[in-house]
Amino acid sequence: MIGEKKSLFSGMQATGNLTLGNYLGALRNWVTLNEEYECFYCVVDEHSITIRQDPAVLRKRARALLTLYIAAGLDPEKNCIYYQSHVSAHAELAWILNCFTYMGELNRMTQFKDKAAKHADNINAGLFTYPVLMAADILLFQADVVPVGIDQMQHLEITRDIAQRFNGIYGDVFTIPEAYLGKVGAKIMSLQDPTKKMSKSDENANASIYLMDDPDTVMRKCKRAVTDSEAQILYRDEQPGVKNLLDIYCACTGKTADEAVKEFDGKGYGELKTAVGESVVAVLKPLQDEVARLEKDKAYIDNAIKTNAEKANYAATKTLRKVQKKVGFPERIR
Ligand code: ATP
Ligand code: LTN
Repeated sequence: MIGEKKSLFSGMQATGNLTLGNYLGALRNWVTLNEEYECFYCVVDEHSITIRQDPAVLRKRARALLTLYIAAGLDPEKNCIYYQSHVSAHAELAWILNCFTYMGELNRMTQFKDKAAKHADNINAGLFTYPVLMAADILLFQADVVPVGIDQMQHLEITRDIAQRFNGIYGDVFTIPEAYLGKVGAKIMSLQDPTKKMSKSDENANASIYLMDDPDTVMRKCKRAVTDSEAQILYRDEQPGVKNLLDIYCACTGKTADEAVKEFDGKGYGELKTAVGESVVAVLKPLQDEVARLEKDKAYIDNAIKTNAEKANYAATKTLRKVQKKVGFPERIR
């Protein structure tokens, strides 16, 4: 809880280009939450450097992601949108929480295992303690809810474990956060392998629709989407490619799966793919226009960055000071 509203925290990494999956599964659903919650949306640039980054590219992507948050409809006056690296309390709390987290717990994290396998030449300590920094993100803001995808549930569980352990020793310091899972159908699959999720780190550019893809590219990728040889448009697990296209279509048009199946009754895959492509373009075009408009308004974005970092710092420092006192750090002399 922060103030009268319940508090909400979420973040995204500025690594890679955001996909339609990130938008439909996460970002788009965040927009309406600020009425009910005090919302904090972070660009987690400190997490990004657990994988080697080109500094100029990281800086550019972090700004692009923050701009995208706003373009997607997160009003920076109503939501606190900021860079993790602008609020030093994240790293400070992470250090403290590191001392309350066991190696055995971190060893079980599947994301660590996956990323370590993928980046065998750079298995750094930051990659190992990534979940502790994520716990610090969430606990600093006393978040009641954390909107994340299924893939982040293990990290949320460890966050709860760390918070409970800490509270068990020192009393009620942290709010125990709950996951806030988006609506069903929000898992968008790869266009090239519909059994895998659409992911921004996929090496095959045809597998993902990127939020900044132009209409021609979107149409081309949809037309090349892998389907099957059943030649019927039904919404069922046996046809994962078609099911995914219908999911995308429904998410972009607001139609239900039943409505969509009726609409495409007797039609071919070609028609389905064209309709899906057009529905995606209709969603992405206004978003891209808004990004382009905001990119030109440097002063507006800069002001949002400055004022929101101050807001985030204020809220985060409050929790950090409490924690520092609990663990026995000497008081500050004013
Ligand atoms: P990476 O490929 O770098 O692991 P990612 O594309 O899987 O990245 P994340 O940065 O891990 O994306 O996730 C950001 C948010 O987007 C999370 O809340 C996640 O659950 C959501 N998300 C990611 N991919 C999809 C998808 N295909 N469908 C729905 N939601 C998704
Ligand atoms: N690990 C998350 C990103 C992330 C996050 C967070 C999400 C970092 N800190 C705090 C929610 C709350 C990811 O890879 N999607």
